[in-house]
Amino acid sequence: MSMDALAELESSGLVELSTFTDEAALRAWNTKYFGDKGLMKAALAGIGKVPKEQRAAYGQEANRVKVALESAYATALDAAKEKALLASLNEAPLDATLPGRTRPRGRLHPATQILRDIYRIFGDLGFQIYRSREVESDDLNFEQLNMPPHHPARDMWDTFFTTTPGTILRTHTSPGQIHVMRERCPEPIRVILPGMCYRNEAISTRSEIQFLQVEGLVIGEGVTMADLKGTITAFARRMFGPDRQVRIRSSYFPFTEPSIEVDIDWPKDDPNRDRLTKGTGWLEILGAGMVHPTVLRNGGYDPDKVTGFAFGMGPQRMLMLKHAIDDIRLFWQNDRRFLEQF
Ligand code: FA5
Repeated sequence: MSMDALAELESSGLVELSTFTDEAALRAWNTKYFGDKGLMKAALAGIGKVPKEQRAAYGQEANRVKVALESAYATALDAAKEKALLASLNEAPLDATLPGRTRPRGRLHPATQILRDIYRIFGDLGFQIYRSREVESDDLNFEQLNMPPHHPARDMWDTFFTTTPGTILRTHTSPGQIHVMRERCPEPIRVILPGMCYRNEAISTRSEIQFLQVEGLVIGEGVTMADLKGTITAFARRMFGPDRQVRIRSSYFPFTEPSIEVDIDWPKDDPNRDRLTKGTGWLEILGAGMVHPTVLRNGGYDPDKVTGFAFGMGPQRMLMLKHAIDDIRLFWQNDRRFLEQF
């Protein structure tokens, strides 16, 4: 290979390139010059045969030719692509009258939506929102709520323990009652406490191991069971509408006395009604009662001067009732086919 041969390679390469306008021909040219067995490769490899004193000059010139051909190729390829694009646009011209493409819209998770409904309803009833912790002490989750160690009622809540002794994942939002009382005492209280709870129990169509609760707590002079019933009924009317029935049953919780549970009737026309309500037609949404004197005392209040009521409701159960959802597991599965219905 000589300097002349290099000059010849450059000029013939550029001339050939200028005759091609389509992408396929250009790519074939690229293989001819820059492929493994291409002319440029051969010219660069030929440096070994150049006399020693000319090698440096030859090498420099060969590199210059290589760069010149590469850049001419890149320019020609861009031009060919643009030409092809313009041709395709002319073939199918832009129709400015076509409707735009709709973009999928984000939305709130149904659990967030119902929490906001709950906040609005209780906000109208004069309640404040109070946040409490999910990792809780055994003391507040059980003991301060009138359940000493080995109290049989602890079996009502299957607990997730942590590796730190005495520290658990709260099984209900009720320990928040103690936090609020100790912070607000001796002021009257009217709050709700929303948040996640955890129970080590069998997962079923109605029960999850991680689920939401909203606790309610009212403390003041002369607060009665009638106030509790009135509050719950007013809430249920606004949440479910005037046509749905509310059932109040007596129940037992160690931290309330007396205690009740509240059910809502499952939509009557839903074919899954019997299966989801175990044939009763009712689904339980909350437990409640008059705050036990021991709990009032643990919170710093004097049960001879004030009384209070508390409740703990399950927002996911309420969503099931509102929309006849037949499986509570759907909420945390993040299946868009389910979520997009809300
Ligand atoms: C309690 O957790 C009491 N702390 C409620 C309470 C508060 C009573 C204040 C008195 C005073 P219970 O375990 O029944 O009670 O749960 C209350 C509600 O949470 C249930 O009615 C249900 O709506 C919901 N819930 C309970 N367990 C689950 C679960 N595994 N999955 C989904 N929701 C649940």
